[in-house]
Amino acid sequence: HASEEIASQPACWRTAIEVAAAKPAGLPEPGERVAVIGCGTSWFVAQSYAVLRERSGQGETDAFTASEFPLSRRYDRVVAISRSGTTTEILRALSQIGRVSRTTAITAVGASPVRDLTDDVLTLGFADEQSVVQTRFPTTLLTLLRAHLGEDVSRLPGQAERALGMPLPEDFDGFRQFTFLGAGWTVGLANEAALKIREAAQAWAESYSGMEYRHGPIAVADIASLVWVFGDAPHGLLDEVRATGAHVEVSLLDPLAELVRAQRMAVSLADRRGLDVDAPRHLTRSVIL
Ligand code: F1P
Repeated sequence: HASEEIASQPACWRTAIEVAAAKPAGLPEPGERVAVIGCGTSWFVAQSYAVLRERSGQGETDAFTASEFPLSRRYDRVVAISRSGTTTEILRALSQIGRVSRTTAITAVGASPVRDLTDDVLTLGFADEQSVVQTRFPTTLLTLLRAHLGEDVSRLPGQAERALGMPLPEDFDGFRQFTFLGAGWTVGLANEAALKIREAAQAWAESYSGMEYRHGPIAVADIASLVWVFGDAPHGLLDEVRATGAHVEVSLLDPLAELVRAQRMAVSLADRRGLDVDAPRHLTRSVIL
């Protein structure tokens, strides 16, 4: 399923742009103080969206993984992202948060427990997935959220198409370690790319803010490392990384489309390692405790 879901992203992103144009209810209004929560992939979407919304001037926006939400806080709105709508930490957090803050669930599944715990629900059924490893749900949601923040995203589906056809980093299956770097909203994308490598290919992958990478992690880089930078790299960073002998990959596309390329690399790496991406070790479609 994963390969088909990855390939369907241009079409899903087009639908997301139409959905955003119809002004769906429940998404944060300008001026609201907002928190966004999720687990795993959905937390990384929350991270990216929080930075994008805050930078767009629409209001203070925090992102938390659901298990670490500070329950003493009160927000104008808490947005819970969960593809399945069943993740335990999300349901636990919402049962508390719903007493003090207005809540919105964004999910891919129409009838799920998250619906009963939130004031508003946005269901992106067209982006649901059969795979355990999430690919099109997070990217489709980010396309929708970027459009909702007023960004012109009309070129994004075409960028996703290009990402599906572009070559992957040369000899990518020879690397021992994969590192993804971002800045601002692309830190969430870097985190998501690294998670894809871990989930699909059981390989050693890390992710950092590009500036933070200089404060220690760069010590691990060597010729067996692939360092993939999402978005613009901080001044001087690429030269520093190249000096370690690592292979450096930079974004030629919109960073969200670049994530599609990283998803493809994760699946190809799994294939070459003889792993079934649709049956990832120790993982389930939704984590229920
Ligand atoms: C999120 C999640 C991810 C995990 C895997 C399956 O669930 O559990 O954390 O990495 O991809 O999905 P959800 O709350 O978005 O359904």
